[in-house]
Amino acid sequence: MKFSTSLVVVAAVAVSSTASAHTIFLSLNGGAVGDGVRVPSYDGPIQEVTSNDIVCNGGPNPTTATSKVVTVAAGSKATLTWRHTLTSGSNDVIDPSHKGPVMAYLKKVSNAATDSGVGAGWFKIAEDGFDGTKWGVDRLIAAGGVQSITIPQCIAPGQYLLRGELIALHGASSAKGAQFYMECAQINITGGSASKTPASVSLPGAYSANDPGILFNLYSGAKTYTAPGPAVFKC
Ligand SMILES: *[C@@H]1O[C@H](CO)[C@@H](O)[C@H](O)[C@H]1NC(C)=O
Ligand SMILES: [Cu+2]
Repeated sequence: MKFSTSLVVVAAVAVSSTASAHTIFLSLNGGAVGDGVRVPSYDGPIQEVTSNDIVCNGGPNPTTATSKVVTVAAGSKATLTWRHTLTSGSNDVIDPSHKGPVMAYLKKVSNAATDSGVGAGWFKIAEDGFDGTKWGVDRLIAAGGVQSITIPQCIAPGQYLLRGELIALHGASSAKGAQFYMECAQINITGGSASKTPASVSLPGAYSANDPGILFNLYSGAKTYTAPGPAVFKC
């Protein structure tokens, strides 16, 4: 009896929260909302991994351009702030049912303010997945929506797109049920040693709908999880 009751509760939470509790990466390093971050008009997910919208959002969630390019020192910590809506506070990051990994990617571009990001050149610099108990999303909520990452010291200086990504897995056991949330920040990395060139992947391209980290049953009791995309680049 107890077992079936808790199953019903889990299912009810997963269904009731899908429409009302999405999320947006909306500011970088404590800056104003949308200052150097292409924020969307709506907080909904992208669910088609082969779409260009998987790169820097768009499509059903049109994004607002920003001319700002934020200066970030290579080797420094950067903070990406996530909130449910453009006006939510730190107590409203995302619905806790939306468990999954929180990641970040970079792509070197010649003009961060105008580059679409579509195509080759992306490398992953941060990944907070599942430790067997808590998900990256659980830790993001506990941190008030602040994702802390390190900008690699060994990459070339210059302009980059910084893509923050969160995948919500509550509906991911059915095809195209995983919810991808992502925005791109426009940054100028200073002081990088350029001693390493990261291997890179294309977006779209790096993800497939059937990847084990995308078609995934959150409620199966699995103790491990493999996030989609390449391994995290390390200096
Ligand atoms: C990026 O930083 C370099 C080095 O400080 C500077 O010369 C360049 O003008 C900056 N570019 C932008 C777009 O901020
Ligand atoms: Cu949602």
